[in-house]
Amino acid sequence: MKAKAAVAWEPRKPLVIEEVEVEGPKEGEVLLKVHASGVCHTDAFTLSGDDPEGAFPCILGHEGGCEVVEVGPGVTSLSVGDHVIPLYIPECGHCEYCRSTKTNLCQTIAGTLWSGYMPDHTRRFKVGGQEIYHYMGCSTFSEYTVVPEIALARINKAAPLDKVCLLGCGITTGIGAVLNTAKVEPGSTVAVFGLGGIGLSVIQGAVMAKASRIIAVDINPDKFEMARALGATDCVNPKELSVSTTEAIKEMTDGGVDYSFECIGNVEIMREALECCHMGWGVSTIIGVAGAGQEIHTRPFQLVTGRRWQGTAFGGVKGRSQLPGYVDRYMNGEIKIDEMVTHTMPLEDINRAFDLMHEGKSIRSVIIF
Ligand code: NAD
Ligand code: AHE
Ligand code: ZN
Ligand code: ZN
Repeated sequence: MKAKAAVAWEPRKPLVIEEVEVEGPKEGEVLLKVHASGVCHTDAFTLSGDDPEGAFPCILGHEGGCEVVEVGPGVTSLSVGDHVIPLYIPECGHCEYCRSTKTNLCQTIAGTLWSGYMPDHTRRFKVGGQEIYHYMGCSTFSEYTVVPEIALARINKAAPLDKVCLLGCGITTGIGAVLNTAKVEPGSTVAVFGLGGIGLSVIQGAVMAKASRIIAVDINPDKFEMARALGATDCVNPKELSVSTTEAIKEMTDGGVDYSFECIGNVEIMREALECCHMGWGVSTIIGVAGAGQEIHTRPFQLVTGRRWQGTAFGGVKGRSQLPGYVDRYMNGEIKIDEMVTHTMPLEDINRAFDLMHEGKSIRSVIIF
């Protein structure tokens, strides 16, 4: 079938709206109508050319709110008309990662998914005969996309797809990082570096975990209003400090926070986030994604003296079994999404969503198809 899609032909160039040929679903695959898609910083990261796994030309997008329009042979758990969220971390349910309660990193189709192919090593998109790469197994910047059954979470049909699409990445990642990965306890002190869709969702998670103090850090003070509205108790702009952010936070918290989260993708800030943690027990969780060749550094002394450094992907959430519950928690008012959607636009305006992100003017833009 034909579909309108935003194609990233090469790094650092605006996306181009093209008429794409979308091949129907093969064994174990599902054809989706995309109703809405969020734009995450990771899409911009890959478009920047810094992503070692970035393959071009591709169709970006991984925060989709979708409807099943056709199922391929062998698909048993989904039917036409179901509402689904595509998962960049699938859940096959039987690999050793899925069987473990310690991780959500299902590996059954990871090799093809992260290199831009469907599980059978072929692709479903073409423009004028040229094959186009998939992206994170989702490619939601297209009216229609094809996703493996094991990478789809079926959700409550009453949920608005133009909001719950953000549970496909940003909001789930932030909340999950706090509740699943760090397991923040009531009364804890928390520092959040970077107040985009991810950092603000960490704040939501920290409120749910009943943190006593939530210190929000950003160099863009326009982000503070939303951070406070979501529950941040203190806002810090590193540009206004006379000491390092690490020192300022240690001073504010009598030696450091219990938990910190890096939600930027800046390896220097990852170090600050670790080093502002309390000696003996502080835990820092890296969420931000950094470019090829970037490495994290600290003095081993920081770890020897009891700080711990860890990371998280999709907030540790196992998508097929746990994401529907996040949708239900949005529906009953426990998870806030509407506030995060600062801009909506048609696919034709998608490059404006990237501009708004880079200018620090949006939290999340949602593309409405
Ligand atoms: P965003 O662009 O919306 O927000 C980033 C925020 O960081 C902005 O508010 C910006 O002002 C702030 N910032 C930039 N430099 C800063 C600095 N030096 N000090 C303090 N604040 C600074 O991005 P987002 O969509 O929220 O994504 C954040 C990061 O998380 C990205 O690296 C993204 O790729 C990554 N991410 C990771 C996962 C995962 O599963 N691990 C999931 C989603 C996103
Ligand atoms: N391609 C990058 C890695 C990107 C990355 O870490 N992606 C996160 C999701 S970001 C969503 O916005 C992830 O889940 N990774 C799991 C995995 O298996 O890659 C690089 O550096 O190579
Ligand atoms: Zn994302
Ligand atoms: Zn698995």
